[in-house]
Amino acid sequence: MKIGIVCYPTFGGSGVLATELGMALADKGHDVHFITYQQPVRLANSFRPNIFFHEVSVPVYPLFDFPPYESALVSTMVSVVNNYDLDVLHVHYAIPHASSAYFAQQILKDAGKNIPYITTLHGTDITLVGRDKTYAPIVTFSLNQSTAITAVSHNLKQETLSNFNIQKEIDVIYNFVDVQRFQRKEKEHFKRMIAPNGERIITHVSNFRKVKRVDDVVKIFEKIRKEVPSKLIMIGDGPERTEAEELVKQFCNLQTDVRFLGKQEQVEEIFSISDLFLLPSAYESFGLAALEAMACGIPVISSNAGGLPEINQQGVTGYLSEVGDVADMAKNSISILKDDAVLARFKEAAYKQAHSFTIDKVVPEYEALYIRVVDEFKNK
Ligand code: GMT
Repeated sequence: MKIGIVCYPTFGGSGVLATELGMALADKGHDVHFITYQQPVRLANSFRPNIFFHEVSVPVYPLFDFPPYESALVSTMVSVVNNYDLDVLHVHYAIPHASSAYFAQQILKDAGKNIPYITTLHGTDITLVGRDKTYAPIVTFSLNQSTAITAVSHNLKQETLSNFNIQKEIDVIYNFVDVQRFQRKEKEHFKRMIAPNGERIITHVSNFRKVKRVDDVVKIFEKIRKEVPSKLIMIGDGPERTEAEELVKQFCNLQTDVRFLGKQEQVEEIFSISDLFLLPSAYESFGLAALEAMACGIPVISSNAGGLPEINQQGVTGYLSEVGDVADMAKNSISILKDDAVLARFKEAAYKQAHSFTIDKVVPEYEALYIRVVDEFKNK
């Protein structure tokens, strides 16, 4: 099949998942065309002859205080569908990709080409940004016009149905992890650099936005460290990073034990030396970073928000606490970290759970959906 994937190319979860999906589909023989404003980060160093990247460039003009990205995206979608005779468009993150797909579909229809589009909802496109009344009408319309809608968890499906007037079925297709890439590798030298005295290593990965509650990560770590010698690695960047760094500074002596590494591509190398993953978010539709950590055998301490209970199993792969309950998250972390046997049990369970979300289990669900929508559309 010839599939067009529209996504954000950045480190955000929706772009990561869309890129991983494109690579997995290409490995299964499909032609995959990424349409976005820059090469997706996860696509770097992974050449495949059947993956194509089409850059959306937005012309600047003195009149434009806000250059119209959406118009440039629509036109690029139209030309890629025409030039490569695509079978289906799959857009990730509703805003503005779903309405752009609808617009492209209408332009193509006018020229005699019918193409279905699938919208995959990822999280804040529904729970935060999409609900804003400046966007809600266009999100509702473009979802209802989608040939199919998918959500990455049951929780996100429910959030969508509760907050928007959706007249269509929403299929839940869980996120997945590439277990060939995300597996524990021998990195002893690296571990000794971070934790020279055998301290436990705790990791957090996010885009440091408010919803991630990165200050809670620091507060949890401060409590853990009083009981269990440990180090904290913070991966990613975003608006809340400076505040988190300031908080680390405020806590006496914490700076020597916390490293802010910024955006990193080879996260699996850091996961290979980690003992615990912290994700205290106010909301996560799914928590892809936690799943990738689990695939490397790392237990997860998370909030119980959104879709997190659908991947993190209470008392088995980690623990879930109420949002903001730093004391409970610290207590649970300590209970896992202070005992080698308990830690080993949680690591094993996390690894096992992640293996129920692998490429070979999830990607066929997308392929079946593509076949279904293309068939449905032919008969329209
Ligand atoms: O909001 C983000 O952190 C980024 C966002 C995105 O769409 O780029 O991530 C969302 O999608 C990921 C992939 O499906 C999910 O794993 C994240 O849980 C979700 N984030 C939120 O719901 C806050």
